[in-house]
Amino acid sequence: MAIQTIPTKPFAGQRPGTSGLRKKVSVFTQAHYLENFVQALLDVLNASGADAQALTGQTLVLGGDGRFYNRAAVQIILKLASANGVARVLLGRGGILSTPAVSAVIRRRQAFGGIVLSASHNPGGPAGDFGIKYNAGNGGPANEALTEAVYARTQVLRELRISDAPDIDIDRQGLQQFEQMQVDVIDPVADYAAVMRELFDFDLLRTMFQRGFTVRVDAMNAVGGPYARAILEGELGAPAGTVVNAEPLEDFGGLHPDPNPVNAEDLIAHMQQLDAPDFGAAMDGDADRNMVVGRNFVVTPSDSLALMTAHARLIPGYKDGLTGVARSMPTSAAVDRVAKALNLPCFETPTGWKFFGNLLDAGRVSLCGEESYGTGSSHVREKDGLWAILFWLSLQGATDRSVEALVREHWRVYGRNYYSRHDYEGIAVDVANVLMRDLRAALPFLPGRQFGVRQLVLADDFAYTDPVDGSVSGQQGIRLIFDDGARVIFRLSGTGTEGATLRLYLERFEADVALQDEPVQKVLAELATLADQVAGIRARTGMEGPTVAT
Ligand code: VG1
Ligand code: CO
Repeated sequence: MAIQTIPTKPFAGQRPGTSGLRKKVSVFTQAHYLENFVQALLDVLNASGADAQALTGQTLVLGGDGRFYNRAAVQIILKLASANGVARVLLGRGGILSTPAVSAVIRRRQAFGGIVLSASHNPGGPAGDFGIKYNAGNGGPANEALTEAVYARTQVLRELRISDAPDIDIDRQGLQQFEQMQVDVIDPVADYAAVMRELFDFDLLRTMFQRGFTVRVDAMNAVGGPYARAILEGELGAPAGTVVNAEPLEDFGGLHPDPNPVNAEDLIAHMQQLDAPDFGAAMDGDADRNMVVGRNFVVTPSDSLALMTAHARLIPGYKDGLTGVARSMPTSAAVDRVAKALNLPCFETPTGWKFFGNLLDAGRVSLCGEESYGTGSSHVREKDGLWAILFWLSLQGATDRSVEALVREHWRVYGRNYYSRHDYEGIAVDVANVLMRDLRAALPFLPGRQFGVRQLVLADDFAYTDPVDGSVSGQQGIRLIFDDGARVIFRLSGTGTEGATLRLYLERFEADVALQDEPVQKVLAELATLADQVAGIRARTGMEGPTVAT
């Protein structure tokens, strides 16, 4: 057994998107495709200085969401890691670690960083998607400087350094020697569960289940299953069967593991029945997203973040209050209203969790969230699906109120931000690019224009200057903001693997309680028409409407 130096050739297009490198399995399984990306990453990490910051001699965390190619990819990465000087790998048993669990393990074990194998909410299986992303020593997604450096490295890569040692047994917990590297196969749930115990009152939650509180958590055949089972059914005494679709399957059983009312329709149907559980929730492929559902009542992610902020002090982990909150730009301004009332700093960042990292590290925010069914806090550096579920369970336990009652009360106090995201999927890439380019060109002429009852007051392409390190990220989404606070936002997705996806985000504020119970799409129809008028979506794409509206 020896370290091999193998010649390789660069692949085009290995630039990470919103959350790592995501491609079809057929792309990832080409000879050297995964190897090249990982080698480039290891090269960049090793080049980060001849000082203690270099990867050599350090510990990496490794695990993924269990989708097709996860197990094979683990073996490849171990061989590369060992040949590139990594001293130790903490590997989730079976190659399994949810995204928030990787973050928790990195932080608790003070690892150098971690590699997550996941394409998150994208479908899996041989015909589906695979993905890989790197998380740094703070437990959070690599920043843009690092991902750009890795991409640059992939474009000039000529050599792989890889061990020819045989595969190891990734299902056997404990230490194994892999040439000069140690592989510690760990329980994927233990570190994560320890973090949850520090934040929530598990006794209160146990009492709720003892008293017959009923919950349905749909893990969508993805990686959240083992976590939810161990914590809810194992530790908190929820009855067996509380977690459904709990076994991670390589193709997610054909489900699209994206927890929104469209893809988690089975959960929605259960929550509409007369004998519906008290509380329902779903998670995505890598268990960092969550959807929260009450009896016959779906919670918008933007509202979820606002409610969590408003009630955080009821949760032991946040009893001393929050330092601040952050939301991604397209996320509704519902949380801004709470922050204002509580006198909390509120930050608006570009889409993608990596932009929350500096704010969290600097202690400037304690909660953050995105409209895309993601909420999280300073406990890790990723959004966290099961954490959000435990948070909402705790809120219900602490207030003795239902999900619907909590949300309606919130709207009464703060007003309702009607919100919807319309996705136009599978657009030809050039059509999407031209649409965005033309919109950008039109921006200077839009302010001051009247659209029905509203006047457009701001039209720009969102740019973000990180308040901590001063780095600037431009072209993060086109915003049209109106005099009544309504917003229309256009962005192209950075996680898809086929064509382009246009995301259209619509928001309108309603203070009047009597008008807070209207159908969302009806309330926002006017803004959708306006968006089409400005951007020519239908004419350019030939599509009658969005493929998904959530
Ligand atoms: C989407 C969401 C974004 C989220 C990202 C990763 O990105 O909009 O809010 O952070 O997915 O989430 P995009 O570029 O496709 O809009 V996950 O759970 O897929 O890692
Ligand atoms: Co995810």
